[in-house]
Amino acid sequence: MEIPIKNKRLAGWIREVAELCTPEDIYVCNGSRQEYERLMRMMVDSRMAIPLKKRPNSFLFRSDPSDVARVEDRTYISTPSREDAGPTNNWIEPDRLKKTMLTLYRGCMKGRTMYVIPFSMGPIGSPMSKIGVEISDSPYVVVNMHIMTRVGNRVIEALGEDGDFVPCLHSIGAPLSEGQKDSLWPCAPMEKKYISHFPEENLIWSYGSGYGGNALLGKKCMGLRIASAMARREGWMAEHMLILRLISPEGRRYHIAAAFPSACGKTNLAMIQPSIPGWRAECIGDDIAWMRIGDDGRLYAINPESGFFGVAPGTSYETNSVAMETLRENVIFTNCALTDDGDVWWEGMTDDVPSHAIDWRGNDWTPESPGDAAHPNARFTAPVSQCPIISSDWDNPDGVPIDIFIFGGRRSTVVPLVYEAFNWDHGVFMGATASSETTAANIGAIGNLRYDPFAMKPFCGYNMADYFKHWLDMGDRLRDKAPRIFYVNWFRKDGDGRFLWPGFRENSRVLKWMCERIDGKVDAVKTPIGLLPRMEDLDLKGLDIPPEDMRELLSVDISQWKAEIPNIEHHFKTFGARLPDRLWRQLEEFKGRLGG
Ligand code: SAT
Ligand code: MN
Repeated sequence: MEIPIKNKRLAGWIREVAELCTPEDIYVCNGSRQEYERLMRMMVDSRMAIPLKKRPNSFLFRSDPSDVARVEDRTYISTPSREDAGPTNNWIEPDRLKKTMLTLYRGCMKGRTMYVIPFSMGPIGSPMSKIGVEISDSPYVVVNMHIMTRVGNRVIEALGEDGDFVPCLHSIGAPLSEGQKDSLWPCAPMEKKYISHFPEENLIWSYGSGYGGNALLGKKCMGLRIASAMARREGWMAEHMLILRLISPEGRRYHIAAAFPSACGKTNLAMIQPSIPGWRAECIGDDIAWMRIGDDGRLYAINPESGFFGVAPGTSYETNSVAMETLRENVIFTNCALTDDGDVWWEGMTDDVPSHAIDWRGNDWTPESPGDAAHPNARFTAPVSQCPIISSDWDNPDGVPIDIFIFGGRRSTVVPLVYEAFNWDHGVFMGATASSETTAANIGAIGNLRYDPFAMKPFCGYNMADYFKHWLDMGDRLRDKAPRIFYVNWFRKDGDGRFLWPGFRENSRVLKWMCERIDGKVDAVKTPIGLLPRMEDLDLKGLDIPPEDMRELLSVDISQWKAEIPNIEHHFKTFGARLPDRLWRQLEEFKGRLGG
């Protein structure tokens, strides 16, 4: 067939994949609204998509009950040497992995259309942007990529005849034989799913899943795993971070980038409406930051995505009114519940619970039903441009200068509300030892404590010890222009399991303290773990929080922290000789501060 593509490598790759996967036909996406509408209509006709009466141009999808989240156990970083993938990644030797996957790919698109999706991560033409091309047999992937990335002809034009791109091959792994009836969410069984990355070739192969980060390959696969490996080679950073701009009553702007694991509130913080009078915030991104050092020596960040793929459960007008406003129209919902009047619903969305709904599996549901109405990892896909507080600089090709880095996670005990690093190396130590209780964003047990360094454990495309080294190197280059580093924990609980800190909008009080720290307006209390706020420096006006709760939130229990030391040692030892000495030194100093 004739492919209207001038880029020789791309045209060749499309032909190769078509020969391998033997689709019924090939369609090159142009990114237009008509294309989106035509595919949606097709999926409504096949009953895969349910139009929502209550939300204009919005649709609900239900995945197969086995295909509801990222599959970290089936995710591979395939480098020639196992050492280069490191202890935090699954590894299979590239030739062997390719052989296995080629067997799976052979004929895997039979009876389906092969979509070619040219996309840009970052504004087209920005020096910080990168082009990818996803080939997928899932129309659901196409419509989601339309929202999450910049798709279409302009990307093909930008590629020209010999422009570079990251090939991202995706198949749901469910060929259709002659006359076979399709299922509503076709996918392959778990043991045939593979989410594979070949960082030395800038290549992604995904097979068997249609869900989220497994299938929308611009996001975690290219935007983080491949990009992090590229960033290290090229001297920039690809991080699992939201980006926001905070504006003081005097109009001073602060840019904050924060790394938390999946489903720990990045979208909520990215869309914060400060509760402190006079302070405002603008959203720039909610999941990924690409950063490089600008001509003035500061670190500049862009959000490479153009949509939000957020966790629905828990999102409400109370917790995140901006997200609720963002979701009024033109949204794709996945695994939410369907109400009788034709809207979506999820746990935590409203105080009154619908008396009847159709749950995420498509079954009748009432409040008495044993399971949740929406899956805990149910998601919304919405255009960034619909966010009412989106910054006018969200797609500035030069990015925004970062002042503050925040790390954190979900810890019901030990870790205080906020503390600041003594210096860059100590901040890198804080990031490297970040830990969090696991969530529903990955298939597997929930609530287990694990180290999730820089919230990148599932997303670092190379040996994480080398990644720590890269952070140290970036600090050496940034010197006094480096962002200041803080650690937060919004999730501390008391003995009865009640959250001590109200969170959400009130987190602005903590952000304000950080801004005052970088402006040198407030002192801090030196503790063995870092610099904590003096109680009187946290703006708690109008907040009804018992002083004993505040004391607990700002307490550092030496014996509890001492108990963390063997775990940190064990964590560091998994990296062997590749762990930078500067981090061992940080650990020694930390031990010394804790009193041996
Ligand atoms: O499914 S995604 O990987 O896109 C979302 C997440 O886990 O953060
Ligand atoms: Mn994420």
